[in-house]
This record gives sequence, C-alpha cells and structure tokens, in this order.
Amino acid sequence: MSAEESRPISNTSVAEAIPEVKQPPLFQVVLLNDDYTPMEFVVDVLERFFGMGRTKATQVMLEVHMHGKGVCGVFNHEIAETKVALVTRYSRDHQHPLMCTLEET
Ligand code: TYC
Repeated sequence: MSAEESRPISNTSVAEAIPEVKQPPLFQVVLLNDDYTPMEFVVDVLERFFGMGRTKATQVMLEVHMHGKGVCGVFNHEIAETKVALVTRYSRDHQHPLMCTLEET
C-alpha cells in the first residue's frame, strides 16, 4: 500500500480552489457631443434608456455638451450594444445626429 492510500480517511484537507472563470468584460456606453441635437432630446434619451432622473440626466447632458463625451452607464457587452442600438435608432427616428458608442473599461 502506498503512502497516499494509507492516509487516514479523516484527513479532509484540500488545496484552495483556483477560480475557473474570469469576470466578464464591462463596457461604458458613451454619449458624444454634436452641434445639432437639442439639449432636451439628450435629457429625454438619458431618462428613457438609462433610467436617470431629470437632475442626473441634465448633469450628464451638460458634461457631454461641455467636455465632448460622457458616460451613460456600464454594462456587459450584450446590454451595452443593445443600448447603443436603441439610442441610435431613437435618435435617427427623430432626425437627430446624436452619437452613442461603446468603450471597454
Ligand atoms: N451640443 C448640443 C447643443 O448645444 C447639446 C448636446 C448635448 C448634443 C449632448 C449632444 O450628446 C450631446 N444643442
């Protein structure tokens, strides 16, 4: 009988588990400034698609207006892509050139 087989069965110590999966990557949905989309429309988009209240939506809109871009939220890839597609569709349907993109965090 080997040393391994002759160990007492009450010895239950095990090596610490190595994590088997990584955290999924996260993506910022970013709104870009332009000269044509009305401020009120951008606030509406932030309320409608990102669940923001009027005060937060206005702050983010002004951040984009003054600094060129702003973060609407952070999501997994599928949800972030869907948000970009919905915002782009909604903007074009209302004849606005508003641009929305993904950035990996
Ligand atoms: N710059 C636009 C204006 O003056 C407002 C605006 C804000 C447009 C944010 C896009 O993502 C944007 N009407």
